[in-house]
Amino acid sequence: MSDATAVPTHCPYCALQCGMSLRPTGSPELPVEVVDRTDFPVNRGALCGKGRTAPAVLSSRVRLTEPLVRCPDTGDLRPATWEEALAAVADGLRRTRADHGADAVGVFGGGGLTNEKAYTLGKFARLVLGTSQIDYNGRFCMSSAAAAHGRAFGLDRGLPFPLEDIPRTGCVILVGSNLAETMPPALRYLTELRENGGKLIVVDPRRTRTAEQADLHLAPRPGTDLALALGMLHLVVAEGRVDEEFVEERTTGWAAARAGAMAHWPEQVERITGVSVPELREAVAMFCDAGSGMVLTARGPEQQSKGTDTVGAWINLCLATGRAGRPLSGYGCLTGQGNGQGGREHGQKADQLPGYRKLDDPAARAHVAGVWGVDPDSLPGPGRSAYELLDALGGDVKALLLMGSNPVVSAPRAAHVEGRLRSLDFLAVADVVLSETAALADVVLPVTQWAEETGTMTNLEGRVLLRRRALTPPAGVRSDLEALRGLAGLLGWEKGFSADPEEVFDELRRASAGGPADYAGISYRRIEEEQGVFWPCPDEDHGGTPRLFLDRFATPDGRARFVPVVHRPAAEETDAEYPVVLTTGRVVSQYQSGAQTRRVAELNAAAPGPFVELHPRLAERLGVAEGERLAVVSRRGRAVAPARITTAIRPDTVFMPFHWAGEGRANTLVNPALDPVSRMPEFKVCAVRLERDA
Ligand SMILES: Nc1nc2c(c(=O)[nH]1)N[C@H]1C(S)=C(S)[C@@H](COP(=O)(O)OP(=O)(O)OC[C@H]3O[C@@H](n4cnc5c(=O)[nH]c(N)nc54)[C@H](O)[C@@H]3O)O[C@H]1N2
Ligand SMILES: Nc1nc2c(c(=O)[nH]1)N[C@H]1C(S)=C(S)[C@@H](COP(=O)(O)OP(=O)(O)OC[C@H]3O[C@@H](n4cnc5c(=O)[nH]c(N)nc54)[C@H](O)[C@@H]3O)O[C@H]1N2
Ligand code: SF4
Ligand SMILES: [Mo]
Repeated sequence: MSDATAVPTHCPYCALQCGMSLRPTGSPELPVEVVDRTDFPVNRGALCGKGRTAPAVLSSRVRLTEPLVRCPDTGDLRPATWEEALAAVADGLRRTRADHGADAVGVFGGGGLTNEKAYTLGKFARLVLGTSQIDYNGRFCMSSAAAAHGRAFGLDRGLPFPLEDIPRTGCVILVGSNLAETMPPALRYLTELRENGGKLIVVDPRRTRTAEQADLHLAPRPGTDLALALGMLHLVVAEGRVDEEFVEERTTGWAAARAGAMAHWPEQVERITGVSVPELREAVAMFCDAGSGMVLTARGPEQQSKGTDTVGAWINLCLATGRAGRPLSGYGCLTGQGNGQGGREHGQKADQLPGYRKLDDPAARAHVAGVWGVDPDSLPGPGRSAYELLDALGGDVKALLLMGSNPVVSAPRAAHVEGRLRSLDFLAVADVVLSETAALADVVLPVTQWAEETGTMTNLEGRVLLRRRALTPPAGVRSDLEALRGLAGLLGWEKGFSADPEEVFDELRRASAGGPADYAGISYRRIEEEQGVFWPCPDEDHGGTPRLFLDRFATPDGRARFVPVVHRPAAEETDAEYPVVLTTGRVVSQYQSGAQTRRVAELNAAAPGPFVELHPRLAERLGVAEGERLAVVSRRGRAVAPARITTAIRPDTVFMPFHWAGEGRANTLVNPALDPVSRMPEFKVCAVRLERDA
């Protein structure tokens, strides 16, 4: 059904940012209904179950509709007015700062926040709080790919081409992405690729719904993608398949990268990864025999303590074969959260200023300070990464303002992180629901949701989109921008913090002007007229940039840089005590920490709780039957969930989704070992032992 009176907007969840339209119903239970929006090119009207049911979270039955303040006598959260709640937050932050200094106040943001919110949160931290201690959950998401992008290409945008290019390339290697469950409408691009005669190779330790679509499925042991990519590059060289002309004209650093690959013999790679030499050869032939090709990575290879080098190795493979910087070829990262791309561009990251500028670059500081009307020297320097910040809570960081994340469920070594949050002097959380993290707060600010506010999002293609307000929010709820403006006012900043999204966007445009992620030429009007605008877009006459790097890479000399990498093991290898590999990820019907989707009946019916996926051989050895309670124990702790037995997983590996709190919380187990460059935790590999939980 389509309807001209419905408001065109986008889904509240993942980075695909599917277009949808909303029509108000007048019912408090389900205040809007979703109406097809077929004109938006990315999804052409298709939605997954999460997007289709998203209006259920707007219901006053499941969401927050009034601020909550912790009562000193009872220790419980009790309803409060906005004035009372904002005063309590301002007081908590001011007191901490006065007693312990500006860096004792931390800020934690989210990749689901609009560009306007991410920008304002970063500005609020640096100006109003004067703290360096800000980071966000995107650090847990695509930071390794972002770092590798920067090293190789001089610029980080998830996909350097629009999704519509995928069906027209010759071969796609999809590494550690379960697209069929994590971005279902995007599966169409892979189906069309195969209909057009293109090949699909999927690299995943599990035979997922996505892997089932592949011409070739490689199932390496988790944490060994780096060796796999090096083994493939070794064969490319050995078989004389290097694109010498491309390497000569468009790249630097080949000799060292080549030496790294040549040190990884296919037989040795087979031993490390479990992928056989004939399979490796077949993959190389499939990729190189097609006239063009793409490598797309997602969290599988990225969420490792060597994620940056691993992505670097896949980029090296693209560069050596000339599958980059040319039409229908290239490396891309499938970003995750709704604004996973824009969220990392406008200043909520520890080391960053708007426009993807670097906080330690004097010219960048001068430009942004000019837009903000402050002295560049007043801006703090870079702070800590997300896990390091969470780990420091209760230590030198004593108060935290958290907006758009639920780390009690989603952070690695979650029981420890939960303890750190509990040890804070003061915690304020802005959220749409009472998440597990909000439940620990001293003050909870109830904020408006996607359908109730306007703002821009940047999808996985680098396409800047506009979400339009379709609905009046309940009384008692305010937007994140209003909350930040109110707090800024109470903390002495009467000016400089607007709650009008378009006004904030216009300031963001100026702050980003001339930076790597240049939004200067993008306006709300243009986004609506053009179905989104791809950055960089430096001025209003510029058409935006759907395809990057075709003429030159964004490095000073215009050449892509090979980065020499060698394989190294995961931070925690299996041993006699912890003999099984645990990897973690997602299921189609729950989103992230589940804070939103666990409140939707239809989604809960489809995915009611956690489970441990294991191979029949492993199940037999343990004597566990389907559905029996299984304890998974790591050096961090113990989690219990029913066994789900399937031949679709390697016998040496178990898989748990991370969407639930409580005894089945996967993150209780996860190793917070960090990648040295991106500071990404190792969500995808740790050592565990399994016990029947009688
Ligand atoms: N339904 C749903 N969709 C989502 C989300 C959600 O929570 N639920 N979240 C959104 C977000 S923020 C993100 S980041 C994306 C994530 O999207 P994906 O990256 O597709 O999701 P994951 O399930 O984390 O991981 C993908 C695959 O990596 C595999 N894997 C595990 N270990 C390894 C390894 O060592 N190497 C390789 N090659 N593969 C490995 C897993 O088996 C899994 O099938 O999804 C987005 N979409
Ligand atoms: N074991 C394991 N753990 C993982 C991963 C994994 O693969 N394995 N993946 C990691 C990845 S890729 C990610 S992205 C993280 C995500 O993990 P989280 O950061 O916990 O993500 P969400 O569950 O989306 O949390 C968003 C919170 O913000 C609220 N919210 C939504 N919109 C808004 C808004 O506009 N304003 C405000 N103030 N609040 C809002 C939601 O209700 C929710 O409580 O998890 C990471 N954790
Ligand atoms: S694929 Fe992502 S953006 Fe599209 S409807 Fe589903 S959750 Fe929403
Ligand atoms: Mo993510």
